[in-house]
Amino acid sequence: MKITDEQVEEFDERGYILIRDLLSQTEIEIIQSAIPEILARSGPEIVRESDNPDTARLAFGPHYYSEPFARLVQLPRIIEPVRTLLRDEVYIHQSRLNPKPGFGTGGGWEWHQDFPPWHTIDGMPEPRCIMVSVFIDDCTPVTSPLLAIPGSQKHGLLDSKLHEDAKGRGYALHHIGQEELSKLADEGGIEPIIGNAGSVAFVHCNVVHGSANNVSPWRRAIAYLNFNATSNGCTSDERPWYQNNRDFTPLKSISDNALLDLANV
Ligand SMILES: O=C(O)CCC(=O)C(=O)O
Repeated sequence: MKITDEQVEEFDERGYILIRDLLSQTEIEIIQSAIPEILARSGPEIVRESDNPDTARLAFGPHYYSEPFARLVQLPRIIEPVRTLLRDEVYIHQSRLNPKPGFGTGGGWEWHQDFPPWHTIDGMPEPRCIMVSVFIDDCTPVTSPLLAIPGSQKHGLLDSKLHEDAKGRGYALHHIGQEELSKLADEGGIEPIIGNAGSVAFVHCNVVHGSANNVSPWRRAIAYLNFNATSNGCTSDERPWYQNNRDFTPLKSISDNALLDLANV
């Protein structure tokens, strides 16, 4: 799928673009049906909520072990816009499924950029990585959507603090301080990224973002497919396969029907 010059400009300026209904209802149902099996895994790739160990906060690496996710990351509709935006061939640095269940059990995410742990721990040289955020459920104002500060990626790597709790659970999240956040939000505003299930946001890895906990009764799952430019491969192998993929082979697209084909097997 070819994105327009206006979409490229919007991404460069604001740090993200949203493409509505990029995946069909049937494709989304195929992905949704894979979630219970993913969350039932017992390995370290499943990170649990610290105050509620029965609830998975995120599942790393679903594209390695779940066929619908393996196909999702290779759909031309997903890969081609990323190649255009990064002006390079791409590979998956890391994938994550955030299930964000309702009734307050799906916890919030403090304001952060995604690039700092990839840079400081994984040795990713430049912020040439995109979080492709696939809306697996409807993301509405009431289901704790992703909140983003438009244009914040232009500030580069911000001063941030490693969150001790996140460190203990294997997910190195760097939080932005209050003063910095106020400055950025006064300058760029804060926008919720909202859309139906099947919509996809392409987000620069230095965009400052966060979310509240999900107090609605509805699940709000998003899959984050983090694509890196192949010329920007990581230099460290400290973190495991599910956090820092060491295979920089350019991803090849498969048929755009590949996900849909799973409905017929
Ligand atoms: O899914 C969310 O609510 C936020 C997740 C997030 O910020 C992240 O995984 O970096």
